[in-house]
Amino acid sequence: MDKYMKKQILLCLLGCLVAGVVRATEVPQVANVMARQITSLNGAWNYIVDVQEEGYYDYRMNPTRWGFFCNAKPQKPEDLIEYDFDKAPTMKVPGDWCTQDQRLFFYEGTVWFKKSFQVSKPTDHRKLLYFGAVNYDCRVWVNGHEAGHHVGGFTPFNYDVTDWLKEGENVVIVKVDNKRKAEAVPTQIFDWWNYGGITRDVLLVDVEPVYVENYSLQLASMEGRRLSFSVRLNKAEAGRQVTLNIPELKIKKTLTTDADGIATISMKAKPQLWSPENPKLYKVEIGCGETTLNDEIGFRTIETRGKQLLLNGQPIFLKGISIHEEKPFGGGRANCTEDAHTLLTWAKELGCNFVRLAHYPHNEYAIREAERMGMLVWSEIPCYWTIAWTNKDTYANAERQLTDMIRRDQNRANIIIWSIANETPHSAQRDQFLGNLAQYARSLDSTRLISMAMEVTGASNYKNRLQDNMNKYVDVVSFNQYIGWYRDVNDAPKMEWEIPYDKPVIVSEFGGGAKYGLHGAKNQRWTEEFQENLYIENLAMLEKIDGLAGMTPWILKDFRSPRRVLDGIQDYYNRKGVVSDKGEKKKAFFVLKQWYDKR
Ligand code: GCB
Repeated sequence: MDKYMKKQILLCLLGCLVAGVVRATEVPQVANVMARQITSLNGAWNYIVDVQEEGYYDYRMNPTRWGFFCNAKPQKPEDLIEYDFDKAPTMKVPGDWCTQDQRLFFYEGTVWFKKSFQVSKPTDHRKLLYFGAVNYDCRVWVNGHEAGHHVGGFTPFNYDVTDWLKEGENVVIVKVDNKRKAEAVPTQIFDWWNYGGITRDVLLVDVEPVYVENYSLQLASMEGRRLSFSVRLNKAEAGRQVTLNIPELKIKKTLTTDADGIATISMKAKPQLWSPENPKLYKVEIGCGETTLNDEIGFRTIETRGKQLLLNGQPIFLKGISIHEEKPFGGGRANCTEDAHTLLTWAKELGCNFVRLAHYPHNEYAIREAERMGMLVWSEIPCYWTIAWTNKDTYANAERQLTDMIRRDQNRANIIIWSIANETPHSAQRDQFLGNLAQYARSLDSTRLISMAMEVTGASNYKNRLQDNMNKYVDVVSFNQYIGWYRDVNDAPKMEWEIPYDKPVIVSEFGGGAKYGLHGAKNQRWTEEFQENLYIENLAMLEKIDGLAGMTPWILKDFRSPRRVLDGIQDYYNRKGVVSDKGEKKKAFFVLKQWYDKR
């Protein structure tokens, strides 16, 4: 090896080391972020649309040191700097760019965001920069330092940025790229709008040097009614005291952490149980150091017995509906309690006790609002259609999204099902990928049920038989079917179903499109009458399925999709909603409501 090469390798190693140190600021997601000491960085952010990633790569496609993250300003009159965040327009964060700038409606690419904010430097506290979600690929800089790179559009992540903050004005710059990719999760094709941007809250979280990172509190078993509580600190520190206080249950405990910074306890208690009819939540306080975290937590059990689904030990039928995370009126990403409340109120009017939050983890406000309203939840990661099953990074990405979904919501009583996939093509590689994911989900949370939306795509002699190797990994067998829409129009009455597994069955999708206000014969596509008849026939057909434990028809509300191009009818909306994009109820809404009201 000559001298030059040695020097290059040394430089490279040093570079990696420095990069490693510089980027090692990502810390595990802090749970229950809204209960912490937070400063919101939501609001108007300047943005620059960067079609060719000029702000990141030089003209040889190498990452440049002079990128937009420098937030440079001309120092002398002759200086050439071809961008200026402060002259750029602003958009609202959280929010998607597709509905905030007409030019960006179909845009899939890179947009840079910049926000200035004031900080008074804490003495010994730490500051975490928290993102509720950014779709899809993002890089974050704080005062010119790269905090990290995150992939995945629907889960939270945070960086410890303490050492880079300064008294007074600070600048955060975020590069967001929502280009679809074959190896991504979701992959290149999916039937919903690829809303780009910083779609959920951005918060600066003030924490003590040692803080409660996450905790889990739940009803361990019905017999003898025991609650189990476990708490994890951000540091593996033994001997720290953590208090748990549930005033209404007269529980007051002090725990001491072990060498891993973890403490657990199991205790007798007789809480009222959370259920759709009585969504009882208890005020819970978790204390560590000078900080107290307040939460509201409900207690219930969920299990299966043969083909039965038991909530709190009693059989339950899941009267559900699927929902995308879109604003109730028009398109656009939803991210607030009010949006969730409107959507869930429609679901309640339908007679639902259950919602399938498709096809990715929805925002925390929505989950919590559903919990307050007594709505059980199926929560899902976007392993949708043709995932790159043999790609290790793709698996790591899916597993990370699953972990972050579970970690964020593990104390929500209303979530009963973690779903790991939707309509995936059968293969040995897929079975291995999803099998690993299912086992991993179970290792993280053994108190909830695991499912995935499988499919039956054809029948011989009107006999539909569900066959999927994944049956052994799931607790609940769920499948999507579109008889009357994509296949076998008018044949629903003749169809028979065979689900050869001794597990509860959920029909996770069925439905058909209708344009609100379009009327005609029941065999005329796109009319409300066609959809109404499809619901009547499907409900009669599905009712006969042995072990049917619930359903989540597709879908509550018409939603934006780039795949739905039929002019005058679809206009880039998937029209399978039982409610239109303007909130109008279609005829099928009342068919389903009547059916649910009778069950
Ligand atoms: C499906 C997918 C869902 C689509 C729906 C449809 O099977 O799971 O994401 O939107 O069909 O409308 O075709």
